[in-house]
Amino acid sequence: MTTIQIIVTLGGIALSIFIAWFFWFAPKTKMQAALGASGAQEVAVTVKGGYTPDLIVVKAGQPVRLRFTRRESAACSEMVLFPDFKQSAKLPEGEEVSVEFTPDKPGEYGFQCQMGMLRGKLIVE
Ligand SMILES: [Cu+2]
Repeated sequence: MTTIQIIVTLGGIALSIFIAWFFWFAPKTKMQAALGASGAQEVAVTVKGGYTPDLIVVKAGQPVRLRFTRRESAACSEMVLFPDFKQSAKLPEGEEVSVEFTPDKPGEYGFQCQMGMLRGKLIVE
């Protein structure tokens, strides 16, 4: 191998590592749900290439209302699923859609698009 080939190879490896880190370990946006007028713990979530915030902290035993607004037309994000709570919702572009349920047990519960490419996490304390 020439020096140039070695540099290109190492550069490629470094880039792969960075991309993997970016997708799996990059800092997440975390938000604590606040009590809304409805008496439920509410968080507004923007859907655009992912969920923002994608880490949502709520308290167990109190109703949760997540207000999703999808700001893109990519088919990937047209549904949001909460498998642990048997909840799902269709998200028309630009429209606010609420998903409501009451988490009984503390723990970490994932939510995702129908294909599992976009992911977020609900932390119940
Ligand atoms: Cu998807």
